[in-house]
Amino acid sequence: MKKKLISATTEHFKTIFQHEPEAVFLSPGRINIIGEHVDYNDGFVLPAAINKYICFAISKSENDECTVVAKDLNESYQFNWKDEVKPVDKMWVNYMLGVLHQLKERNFSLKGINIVFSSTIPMGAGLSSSAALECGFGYALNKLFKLGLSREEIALIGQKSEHTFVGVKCGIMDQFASVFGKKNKVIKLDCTSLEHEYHSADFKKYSLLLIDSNVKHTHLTSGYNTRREEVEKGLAIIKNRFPLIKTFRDCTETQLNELKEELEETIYKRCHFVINEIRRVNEAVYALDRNNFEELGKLMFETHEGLSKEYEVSCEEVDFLVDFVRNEKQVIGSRMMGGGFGGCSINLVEKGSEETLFVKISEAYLQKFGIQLNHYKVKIAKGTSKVKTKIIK
Ligand code: GAF
Repeated sequence: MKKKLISATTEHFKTIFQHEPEAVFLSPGRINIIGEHVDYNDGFVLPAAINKYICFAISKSENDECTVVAKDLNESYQFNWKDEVKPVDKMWVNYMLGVLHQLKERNFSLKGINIVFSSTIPMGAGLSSSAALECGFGYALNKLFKLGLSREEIALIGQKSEHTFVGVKCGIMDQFASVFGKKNKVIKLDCTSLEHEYHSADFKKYSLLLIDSNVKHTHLTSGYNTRREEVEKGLAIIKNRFPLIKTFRDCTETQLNELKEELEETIYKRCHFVINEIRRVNEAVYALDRNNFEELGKLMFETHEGLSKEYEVSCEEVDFLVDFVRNEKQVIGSRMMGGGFGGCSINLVEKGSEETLFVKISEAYLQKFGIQLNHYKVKIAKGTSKVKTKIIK
């Protein structure tokens, strides 16, 4: 699948530009085991890069002209490197222009490029195709023009471009996971310091199964940004009462409860979720390191409850997916994954039972919502990388 993507992208480049690309890059999507909506709340998260990618075939052009071709959409976009970079009305272009804008802000001087990209990351499934696009593009430019950016800077550029050119005030998790992924490892990331450590992603007799609801509710951006405002409001009140508290990770549930009367109900619920989700990530890593998958699964179910009832970022369809598997003995953990309002559930499932489970849940889902489900059995892969020439040929 990876090879097919690389060769299809490269061939398309050759057809359009009539020469070989100078380089080819792969930028992965991500999953997240636990730690949802806490990256922008100074929490910890536990994501990993996966074997679904955006592939970029790229060369410098002879002048300042840039041509970007989105193979899968059959669309292209042209501009001049010297032009002022502003958001346009094509969303996929904005992910890339945002990165160029960030590079300009840092006074890098680039030249024109020709680029073709193609993807195997399902869009709108909560697997971060957007971070893969931003970071893969940033990584490719960094290599092509020898800009000397570190992986961390590339991730931060990706995040900033999403804030400025896409309008989602996202945290750093997606970009970080895409750039820093390691084969068979999950990343425990401290979202304040960006310190991170890798933990084994060997789930022994269990595998990770993503079930894609195939729904994407349109209020994702507004819902996401509203959640940020709500927790910021809550944290300001907490800090005012307890001056020693700097971030959510310093706050206990008992301290929050002391403020229950003072906080609006919605704000209380959001903060309650965040404090408990940060705790759950630490407990999940402890469980994972000890191969205690039953405990890990239990924490995943708890996370879902919080996301659904307190943070209110799930939806009827994804709640259905999680509720359904609660009664299936071969599933020990399940929850919505990513920003929410649709997308995938992530499930810890006994190896060998994935297909039977999928057939059963698909039938029930189709009957209830009239929508066909998709599923992905993902492998944990390495982060953004340059493809070796011998693989391209
Ligand atoms: C989206 C965001 F981009 C991430 O930063 C993160 O907040 C996630 O939602 C929720 O955990 O993917």
